[in-house]
Amino acid sequence: MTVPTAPVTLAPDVIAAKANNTPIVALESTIITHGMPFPQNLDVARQVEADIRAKGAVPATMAVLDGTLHAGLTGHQLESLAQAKNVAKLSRADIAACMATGGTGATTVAATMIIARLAGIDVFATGGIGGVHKGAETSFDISADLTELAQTAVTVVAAGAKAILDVPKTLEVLETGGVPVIAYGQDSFPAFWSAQSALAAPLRMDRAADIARAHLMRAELGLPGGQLIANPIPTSDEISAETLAPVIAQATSEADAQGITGKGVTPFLLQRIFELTEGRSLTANIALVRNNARLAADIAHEINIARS
Ligand code: PSU
Ligand code: MN
Repeated sequence: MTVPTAPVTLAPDVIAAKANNTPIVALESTIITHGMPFPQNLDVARQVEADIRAKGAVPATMAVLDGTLHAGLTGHQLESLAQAKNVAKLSRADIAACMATGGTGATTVAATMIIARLAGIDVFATGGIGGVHKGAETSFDISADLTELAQTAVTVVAAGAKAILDVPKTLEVLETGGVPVIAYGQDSFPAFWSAQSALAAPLRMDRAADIARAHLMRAELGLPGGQLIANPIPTSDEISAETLAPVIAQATSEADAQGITGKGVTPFLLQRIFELTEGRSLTANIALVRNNARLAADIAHEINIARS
């Protein structure tokens, strides 16, 4: 029986970055296909890649295209993925099946972490992670992103967790999984569209170099699992929790009424919140993803310095 080798196809600039010790930042693709509408999704994907390059790092957007696992997409691949219909949403459970059947799919935080580890990439930037959904005590809807953070050694930069989730329960599950949750530059755990929340973050760091050192220290200790860096949205771009609370409540009750479950829940909520805020949620989302990409590039750079 032949076992396929080298399951990840690295983009040429990712290969060059590895050879030259240039920092690399992994990016997910579910945010493109299921998190934002076309054509803004494509603009954002390009902008985020440009932000990372402007920091002297190389972006590696992950996806499965016609059965091939890619770390780093060409401009053309990004363009077709952003407007493709019926792209699968791939988490840990789905990557191998998609590859085996020659399918095309976008990677969630969990899947992107897995591919980043395979590709030898330490740092990954996204918007928000999946978490424990409201009502999880009956639905059991807890994102595989949380268990991935507990087992795959990648540092993930996100803007905290959305208020579509039960954020206290999300923090509890992360704590159980031994995941360091580190707020960047503040004490509170950021609330995605708002910089501050009423919840204290378990840990705080103010410098990318410290985050890099903690990442490397975990490897030295032989600890599996990643770090979650909670980077607050720039205050000029935030939306207040009071503005969003009724919108989230409406979107959540519509999801319940329509019987949305499983993988469909997060995309449904994001789309409804986009509609109900008349696009304001998207403007904030774009600003925070770009902010996360810049911090991730700084962390990747510091990891490279500390290693060399
Ligand atoms: N949260 C966001 N924006 C997103 C997602 C989550 O604020 O785009 C996407 C990410 O790809 C994340 C996935 O990994 O949704 C989580 O989906 P689920 O809740 O089905 O695990
Ligand atoms: Mn879920």
